[in-house]
Amino acid sequence: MTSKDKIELLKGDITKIKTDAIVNAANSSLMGGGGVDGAIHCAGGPAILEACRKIVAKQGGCKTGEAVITTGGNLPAKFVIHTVGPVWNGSKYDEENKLANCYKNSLRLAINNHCKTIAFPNISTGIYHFPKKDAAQIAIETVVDFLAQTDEIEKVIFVCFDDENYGLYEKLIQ
Ligand code: AR6
Repeated sequence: MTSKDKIELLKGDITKIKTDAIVNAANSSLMGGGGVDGAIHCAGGPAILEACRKIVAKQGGCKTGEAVITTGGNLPAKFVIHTVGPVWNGSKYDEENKLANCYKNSLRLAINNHCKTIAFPNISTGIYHFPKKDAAQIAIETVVDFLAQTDEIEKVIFVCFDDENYGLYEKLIQ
């Protein structure tokens, strides 16, 4: 099985996905927000925010490109991995590497917590305005490279909410 065979593409709402972990495009406060972050906290219930509060008390939030893990609360997924994507600033602040780090650190955290299946949203392509085509390329390349180096992850699902992202991923994954 090549690493590409472990990748799936779906269109829809990540809060409905039953994987070991789903990834949240959070912000460094970990205190919730709009977009996919809002949807995850809303569907998962207060246990997720409570777990985030404990992490903040311990380590003071989450830096861009890093990731933390909490319960999935009421979600079908067991865990939520919260990662903080970069705000797009015209490539001035190494945003491409920071976005790649979100995918790598989320996958590492998934393995450390014995997760075999994981679903990603299109991190940074909403409120943070990362150009969608570049973000899709970085996401796919980073995940394919990562999967080539481990047998621990069985399936990675890219969940696209909007048609534009879905179309871009479809072309790149073919
Ligand atoms: N399921 C899957 N994808 C979704 C969903 C959903 N339910 N809802 C939106 N998306 P965004 P960012 C897609 O803005 O750009 C929050 O306020 C959406 O179409 O959620 O990383 C955080 O607290 C887009 O493609 O995240 C941060 O402050 C993708 O998710 C900030 O937004 C990411 O869009 C993070 O901004």
